[in-house]
Amino acid sequence: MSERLSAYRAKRDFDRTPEPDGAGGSVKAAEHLRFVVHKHDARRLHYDLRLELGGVFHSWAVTRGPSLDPAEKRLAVEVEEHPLEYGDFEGTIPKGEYGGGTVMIWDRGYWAPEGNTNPVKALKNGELKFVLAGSKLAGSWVLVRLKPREGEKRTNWLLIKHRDRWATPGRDTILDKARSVASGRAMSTIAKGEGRAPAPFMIEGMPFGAAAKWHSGSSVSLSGPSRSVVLPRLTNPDRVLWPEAGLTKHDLAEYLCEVAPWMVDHFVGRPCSFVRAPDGIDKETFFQRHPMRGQPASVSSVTIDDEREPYMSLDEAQAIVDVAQISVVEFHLWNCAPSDPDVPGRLVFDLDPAPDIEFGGVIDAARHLRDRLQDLGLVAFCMTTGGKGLHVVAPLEPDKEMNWEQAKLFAQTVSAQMSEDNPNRFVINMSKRVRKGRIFLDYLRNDFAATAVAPLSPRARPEAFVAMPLTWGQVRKGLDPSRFTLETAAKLLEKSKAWHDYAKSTRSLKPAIARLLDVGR
Ligand SMILES: [Mn+2]
Repeated sequence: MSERLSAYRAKRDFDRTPEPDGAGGSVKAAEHLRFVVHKHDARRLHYDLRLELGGVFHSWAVTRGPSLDPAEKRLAVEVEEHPLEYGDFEGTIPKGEYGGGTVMIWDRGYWAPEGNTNPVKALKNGELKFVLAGSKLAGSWVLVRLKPREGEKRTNWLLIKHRDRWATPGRDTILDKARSVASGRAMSTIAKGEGRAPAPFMIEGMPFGAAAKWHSGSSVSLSGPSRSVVLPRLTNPDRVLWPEAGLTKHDLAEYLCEVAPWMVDHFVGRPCSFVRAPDGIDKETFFQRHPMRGQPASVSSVTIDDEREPYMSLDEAQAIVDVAQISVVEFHLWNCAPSDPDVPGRLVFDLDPAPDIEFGGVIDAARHLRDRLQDLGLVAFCMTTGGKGLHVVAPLEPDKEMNWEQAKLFAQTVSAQMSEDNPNRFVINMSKRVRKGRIFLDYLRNDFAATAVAPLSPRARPEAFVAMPLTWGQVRKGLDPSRFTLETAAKLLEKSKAWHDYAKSTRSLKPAIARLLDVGR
């Protein structure tokens, strides 16, 4: 039994309270440090913030609860350390016992100290800056210890939200989210001992993905994938992955932290393959389609009908960040509808220029293809590939009656028409001889299990280019794909409106096919 929990145990009679005794062992260290916020209706209602560190939960009773308004400084009274098992506790402590009253798992998730700070030292010094990735609380926070007042027995801290995209200056309604993230129950239901039991989170082997999925099925969840991320613990963070650009595994993880919340919508429910470069892109790299041992727990496994081996999918922003640990330097996505590998979810045209073609020609080709797709009723988006070409992407409305045969034939026909109308500029034949001086319209990504590089994916190229989503305003003379690198892309993305209306732009393939046939007749 941990010495550290003696204060916790001394206060409680485990014959009377349902709380865990902290005898321990059942909760192991996880890939990320975990946090829990308990809503505790004791003599006075308060919220207990618990941060995992050193095998226990450091705990603070936040009397008025956390606030997303950076102007609100919430008193957080340091209390005794709690066992990790406590993270799954939801129920009622009998009246008359220590802390008697109802306890709800109000929020939970992962946390990390900001930057390279040592959290133990930071706490000792009285100022801990940290980030939370929970269901309700996210982003950057600080705990600051107050100077003890004369005769003050308690250690008081302030809990303050930093200004970031999760802050809501001037207003705060976070405490209105009043249901348990673990059981979906209201306080009154927990008090009565009714409703469903809380889904566990702390027990060994609980995969991140499963916990996150459970949230999405409950009434308390935010819709869509979780976007909040923390920097994972990395082994060999200083390992150089892009020697020419001087970029390390840590740099990769930081880049992914910035862009994963944007990327994740394109990843949810689609199998994803990796290019991995364990010793850097100038050493041996490999393409990975199936799960492997030692991968982060946040990577989901998907089984596709009739296929023996499962595929991987990254359904939370955190999963995209976590694979930095295994040196994933490229992400390649299936183009299916989310969670439906047999149904086309987008068309991807890869405009691949012969070496003697100027980039201006590729730009013209992309705009030309956009106009053709628009005439057929589809909405087109453009991105750089991190290489010589451009991708033109048309999001499709999922339709169970559409299959890959139809999608491929459609893409092939559009490409063939383009090439027939401009035989000197475009080819749809892959052979190099024919390609000279022309742009190859590669429609073959539009097939079952075919992949295309994901938007914002880094590339295993010396300059660390990334595949950058563009506005059509950017797709014009002067566009320079080499501007978009692991070092520059996140900042540029912040200012960009590229692909903002992607989700609203899905169109049905069926009428597009009808129009194409009409035009061809
Ligand atoms: Mn409490």
